This record gives sequence, structure tokens and C-alpha cells, in this order.
Amino acid sequence: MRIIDSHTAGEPTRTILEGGPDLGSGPLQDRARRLEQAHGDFCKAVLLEPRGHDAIVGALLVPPSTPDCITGVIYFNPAGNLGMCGHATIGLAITLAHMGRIQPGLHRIETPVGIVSVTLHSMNEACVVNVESYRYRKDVRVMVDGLGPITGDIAWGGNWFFLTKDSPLPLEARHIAELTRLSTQIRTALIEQGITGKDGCEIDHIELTGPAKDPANHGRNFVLCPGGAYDRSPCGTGTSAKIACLAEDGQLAPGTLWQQESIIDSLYQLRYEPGKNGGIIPTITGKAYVTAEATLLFNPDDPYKNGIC
Ligand code: PYC
Repeated sequence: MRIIDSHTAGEPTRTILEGGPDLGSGPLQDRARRLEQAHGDFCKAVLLEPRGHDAIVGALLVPPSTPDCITGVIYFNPAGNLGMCGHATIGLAITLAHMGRIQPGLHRIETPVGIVSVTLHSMNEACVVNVESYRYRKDVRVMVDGLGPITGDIAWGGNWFFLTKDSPLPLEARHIAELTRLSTQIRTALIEQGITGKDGCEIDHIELTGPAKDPANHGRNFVLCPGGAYDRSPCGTGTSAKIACLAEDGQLAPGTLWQQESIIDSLYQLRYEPGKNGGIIPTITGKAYVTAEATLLFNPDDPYKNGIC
């Protein structure tokens, strides 16, 4: 199986160029569902140790159903599929440029939650116009064991997020283990208390937000991803959800720059335009670098050929 690895603002993406499972034909959403339901072993084998680790997001290239898209893509992590993925879309664009498959300019990419477009600025920088993002519920209180009540907004940015107003702990890299533990407790409490996104969708990403460390920036976050790893990047879909909340509160005007820091100090630049359905259309700009070109081998005799789960 041929792969190319990259990282976007520190967050890894593994693009699978060939050798993935046969998902049949039809709408991309259906093929994505088949990947999740019937090929969990494949996803874990590609991402987890001993070939990888739990922070990697997989980007499986598939034929698009819409002819003007350069590719279809299904993003997944060890816990299942992602709807959209900001960092992985920037990583994918840089990977395709590295392979000589795309040139600077605008390209459309089909994801299971809609078509996004990506503009390749250079060999290491791209911007993504994300799917329409919106706040679903404001000031939702969840009781968390040992922490008490935590208030946050529920918003969609291509995935579902619970965004706290403040972080219970300073957003500093030395607190990553504790931030991971707290965010996991919040996610568990949301599930136990039946607090969901629209149509009962599970809120699988927790975003602790706070003020920027560098006064040149506008916000900082810690994002817990569904597999239990934290996002090294400022999380493209998570920051889309964040600026959707700011827009609704009248705190960020269309076209205004929002510079978002991650927990490891990496950066994205975002702006938005109003969407057609009352939400916003975010544009996320970031940098990515290719880190490896490889062929993954799966020896049938290897007891860990499906990953260490
Ligand atoms: O950048 O959207 C993102 C993302 C989601 C999960 C990991 N990264």
C-alpha cells in the first residue's frame, strides 16, 4: 500500500494513494460508511502502531462522484471516520503538489460532508474553503465528575465540537496530559447526559478555548480528537466551529482575520464569508510539509498486522 505522510502545523496526515479496500461505487457518503462499517481493521492497521500512532489522520483517495473535483477523499482516525478535516485537506494539497498532480491555483475536493475547495499558494502553503459551519446550541451546561458544571457551545465545522468558553487549566503544552484527561471526561459526560449535535449526532471533538499567548494572534485552543489523541494543529474544523460562534455573537465580522494558535504554538489564519443557510463559510490557511514516501507491508504471519489496538 503506497502512502505519503505529511504534517500540517504539526498534525500528521497519511495519504493512501493506492491499495485501499474496494468500497464499490455510489455517493461518497455511502462509500465512507462502508469504510467505517466493514473495514475498521484496515483503518487501524494503516494508522496505529507499529506502522504509525494514534494522532495520525488517514486520507483515503477515492474517485469523486462530481466530475469537476480532482479527487474524493475519506478522512479517518483510529476511532472512525471524520466528516471533514482541515489539517488533512491542507496536507493532501501539499502531497498532491509534491507528486506533481496539482499546480498552484484552485482545486475542488469531494468529502463525505460536501465539496471543499483548496487553493495551493506554494509547495508548502494552501488555503481551504470549508463546508458551511454554524453554532447549533449556545451556553450548554454539562456536569462533569470532579470538575462541576462546564459551559460551552455546540458547533459544526465539518465535525461536531463542544467548545468551552474557558479552559479549566492554562492552555500550555506542559499540561497536555491533564488537558487530555479533562477533555475526555467532558466528552464522556456529554454522552452520558445525552447532549448531542443536530439529529442526535455524537459530539466527538472537545475544544478548550482561551486567549492567545502571542498578542499578534487572536485565540488559542486544545482539541481532543475522537481517537483520544490531541490535535497538534489549531484544528481546521474546530477553528471553523469557533469562528462560527464568534460570528453569531457579533464578535467577528466577515473578512476579518482570526489567527488561531494550537497547544504547540502552531498557527492557522482564518476568515469567513456568510453562508447560504445562516452559517459561515470559513477559509483556513496553513502550512504543511511532506515527511515520508513509503510502502506499507502487511505480513499475514505478523500478529500485529492489524495494529496494536
Ligand atoms: O484539522 O479539522 C482538522 C482536524 C480534525 C481532527 C484533526 N484535525
